[in-house]
Amino acid sequence: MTSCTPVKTTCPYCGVGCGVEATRLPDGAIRIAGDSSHPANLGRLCVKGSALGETLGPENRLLQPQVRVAGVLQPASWDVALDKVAGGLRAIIDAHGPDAVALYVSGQLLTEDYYIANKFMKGYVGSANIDTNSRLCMSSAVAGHKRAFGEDIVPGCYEDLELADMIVLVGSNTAWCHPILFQRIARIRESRPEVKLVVIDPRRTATCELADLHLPVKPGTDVWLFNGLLCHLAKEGVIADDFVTRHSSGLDEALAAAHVDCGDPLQVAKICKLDPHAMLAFYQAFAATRKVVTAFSQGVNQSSSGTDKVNSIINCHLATGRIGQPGMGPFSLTGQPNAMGGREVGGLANMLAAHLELDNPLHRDTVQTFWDAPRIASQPGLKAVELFHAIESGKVKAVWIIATNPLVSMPDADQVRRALDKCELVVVSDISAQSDTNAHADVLLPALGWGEKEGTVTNSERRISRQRAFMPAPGAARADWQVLCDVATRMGYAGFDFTSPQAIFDEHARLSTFRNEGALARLFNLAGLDKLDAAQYDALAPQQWPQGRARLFGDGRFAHADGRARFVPTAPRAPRNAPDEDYPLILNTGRVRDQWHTMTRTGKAAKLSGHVAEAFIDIHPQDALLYSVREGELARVSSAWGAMVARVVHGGGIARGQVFVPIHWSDANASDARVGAVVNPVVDPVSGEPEFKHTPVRIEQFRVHWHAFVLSRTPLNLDGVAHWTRIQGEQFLRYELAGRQRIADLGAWARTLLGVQGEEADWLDYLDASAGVYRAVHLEAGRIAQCVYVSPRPDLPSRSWLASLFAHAQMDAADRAGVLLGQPIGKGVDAGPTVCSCFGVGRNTICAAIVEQKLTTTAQVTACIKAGGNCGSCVPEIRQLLFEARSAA
Ligand SMILES: Nc1nc2c(c(=O)[nH]1)N[C@H]1C(S)=C(S)[C@@H](COP(=O)(O)OP(=O)(O)OC[C@H]3O[C@@H](n4cnc5c(=O)[nH]c(N)nc54)[C@H](O)[C@@H]3O)O[C@H]1N2
Ligand SMILES: Nc1nc2c(c(=O)[nH]1)N[C@H]1C(S)=C(S)[C@@H](COP(=O)(O)OP(=O)(O)OC[C@H]3O[C@@H](n4cnc5c(=O)[nH]c(N)nc54)[C@H](O)[C@@H]3O)O[C@H]1N2
Ligand code: SF4
Ligand SMILES: [Mo]
Repeated sequence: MTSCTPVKTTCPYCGVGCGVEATRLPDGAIRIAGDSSHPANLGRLCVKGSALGETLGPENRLLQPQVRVAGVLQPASWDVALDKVAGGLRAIIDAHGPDAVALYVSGQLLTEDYYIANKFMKGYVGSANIDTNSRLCMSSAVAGHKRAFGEDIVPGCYEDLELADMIVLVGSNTAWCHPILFQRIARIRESRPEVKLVVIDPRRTATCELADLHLPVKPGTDVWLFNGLLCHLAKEGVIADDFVTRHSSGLDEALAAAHVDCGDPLQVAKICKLDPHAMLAFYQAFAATRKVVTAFSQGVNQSSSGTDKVNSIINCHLATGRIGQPGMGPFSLTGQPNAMGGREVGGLANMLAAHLELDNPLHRDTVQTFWDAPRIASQPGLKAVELFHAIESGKVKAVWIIATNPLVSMPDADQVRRALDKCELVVVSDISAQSDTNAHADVLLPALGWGEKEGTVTNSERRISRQRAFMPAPGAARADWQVLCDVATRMGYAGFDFTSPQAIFDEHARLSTFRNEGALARLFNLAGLDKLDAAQYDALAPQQWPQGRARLFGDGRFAHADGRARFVPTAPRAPRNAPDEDYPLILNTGRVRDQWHTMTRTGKAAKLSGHVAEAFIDIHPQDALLYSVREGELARVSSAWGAMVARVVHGGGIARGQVFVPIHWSDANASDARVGAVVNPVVDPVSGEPEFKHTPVRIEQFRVHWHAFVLSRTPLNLDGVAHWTRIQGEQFLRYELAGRQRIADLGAWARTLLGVQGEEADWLDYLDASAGVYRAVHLEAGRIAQCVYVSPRPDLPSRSWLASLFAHAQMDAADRAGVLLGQPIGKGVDAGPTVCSCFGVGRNTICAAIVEQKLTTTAQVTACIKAGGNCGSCVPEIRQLLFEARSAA
């Protein structure tokens, strides 16, 4: 851990799994750069990766175990906390059996942590009640892979995206969610413009900016679309007969099932609400192009027919024999950094370990023998949604939540709150001090975070990479594997005396090779990595499993016992809950470019808050008219399960009848913006994955008397404010506020809110009482300390201009006049909302440069004003601004 020597590690965010070089500088700051030797990113990082250095500070870190005493969480020693966990679990198991306790873990754990959690539950507690947030993420892909291939295998690799002649992105906003892969696609199209890109997504997303064809499919209808494609392929005679005959079974059944509803393309186009010409163009291009990669993500998985969506895609690849060869194949893009590692250790409630099956006695015996475990779980455990219901009903009495924030991320999230409130023992291991879930813990355990912990992760292309520590452990925080081993040992279980992640990885690797032959053969095999000593593990370079095999199934040998792939008949079905009179709109939820999930880390970086500062409801302008909600104002979205409030926007990409809300805001940073509370808890019958992309909702005005915002160097007390969002700024906090009560004395109210007492304070203000407009600025030693703007309408001054004043040591006369006027005086144009987070370039600056300098390409914009020149995450948006400028001209 010497300073100034770069440490090679892996990005803790998305499943692309980019290599990072982190350097501790003499002043303690961390310099983050892409690792040019890592095959996933070859030195590039997206905006979230490049801002990692800003998220590593001590703010909001959990540093000490806490135990609830007399209803209040109080600091405790590790000994006390661990005894409380071990003793609590032991007592509940003794009284009610092993299935009365559960673990709920995360695809953000390292493989080593995950391995221990799974071994602890399935081999020692003796229950399979361990599920993970991967249930919310990849479980439909897992189930689809197992049905088709016989094992949960991603057949291809990233290079296939560069070798393909056609790339189909289904339910994936790759530009924002897998930005480095998207950049690899963008680059290849610069050298090979003939490569076709098709995007299948109900929304017009940033990903569509590069697409030759965007199919805005009706939400939930992908199975019709791909069944229709299968029928088209059969009709056009492009079935790979030889491959199908020798290496698969079930095509006839799958085709027959597809023909029932999807034999007529015009009918399919009608159901999918697609332009039939556009849809047929896709079918024809797919039929005519051998090298096709179909990459898919949450628009596919998070559906009540998610597993069938996966198989309907795989069916088309199997039928054409396009799998496991360079430039072709179905490709599940994984979400979390270690979604894949979790599957390797069997972290889901219906899996064992090392790709062995829970319902197979031979497999159970294999794992139990290898572990020398006293027990082995013999039945699948509860899947996430069932698990929180079993907690609420009292069937499960203790839950240990590690590295996930279910109060925000689960569907029907208020149910999770009710469940945790009823639960006898709630243990939460996290790195952040304040999260919605933490608030319901009986025991809070501080974990080591990225940069402090050691272990491995596996990315979407089966590539294992090391995460390495480059910072000391903060406070009393400990690695998750360590805490799990400590609890297991305190419960009297042998087999947890590990002293390092290397020792755990070694056991995990050996299990993958154990009896891996004959009837027990599986492709997941870490042979070659099963005898690493500490030095070799430390030096482990990124590599795919099985070693040296970039692609699998190219030889036509699949993992089912007979070696054949299966076509799965996929009869299409509509999402369980359809819109009706009460709830006429379909709520779609997902991600924005610069935030990660519940924002416990990305929310700390000012650089990442400029792009989208607040939760929003994206709606079509005509629907907004219909439901009397207005752009810029607040609205309430509600379903039969719950409600949330956010600002109405017209992003331009939403079709009528739908709304889109981002998933990132929680009670920790906003009054009422947790969209999970609204989402229906419907799940896919095979995978148990929730239908996050389809909830019937209604929208109505959220009436307020005033809108306001505050920029303040110190935090505010928000008691009594009906609506608020807190945003991390550069040297200040920004608050967007709104209230439902009239304020009689705006001046007095503002002083109280900002905590400014006494006449001596340097407080300048302006009041237009009849209009209800108030502006005030609080200076300290000539420097801006706080400012507040109030108006009955959301027509408040530019935050980006005011934010820039916080960087100044002194306010000059023009600044002082400007702040009361609410606009800059003689300081040039306001930059507008951030587009390029790396260089802090705003929308207005880019638009002005495009017009004034007559720019026509993104490269020219970068050359002129730098925007887009670092990580490239904003290039799709710059392209959109160029397009808008062209249209306006
Ligand atoms: N910036 C950022 N990146 C991330 C994350 C993050 O939090 N922030 N999280 C990571 C994780 S864990 C994950 S799982 C991935 C998710 O990555 P993505 O799956 O790309 O992201 P989402 O925004 O959840 O949803 C993808 C798209 O599915 C579309 N969709 C909705 N319904 C349908 C449908 O019925 N059919 C089709 N075809 N499409 C539909 C939505 O409109 C949306 O644009 O992102 C990873 N990367
Ligand atoms: N409405 C809706 N909901 C969704 C989705 C959606 O598209 N729509 N997507 C779903 C998907 S795909 C996913 S993956 C989930 C993600 O949802 P979550 O997993 O709940 O979200 P995160 O914010 O990533 O939570 C990770 C938690 O772990 C903590 N943490 C970080 N590092 C460590 C560590 O090393 N150890 C420990 N112990 N804790 C750590 C963080 O502070 C944070 O509290 O959300 C799901 N929920
Ligand atoms: S694409 Fe961005 S978030 Fe994903 S691993 Fe790479 S740097 Fe991290
Ligand atoms: Mo995910």
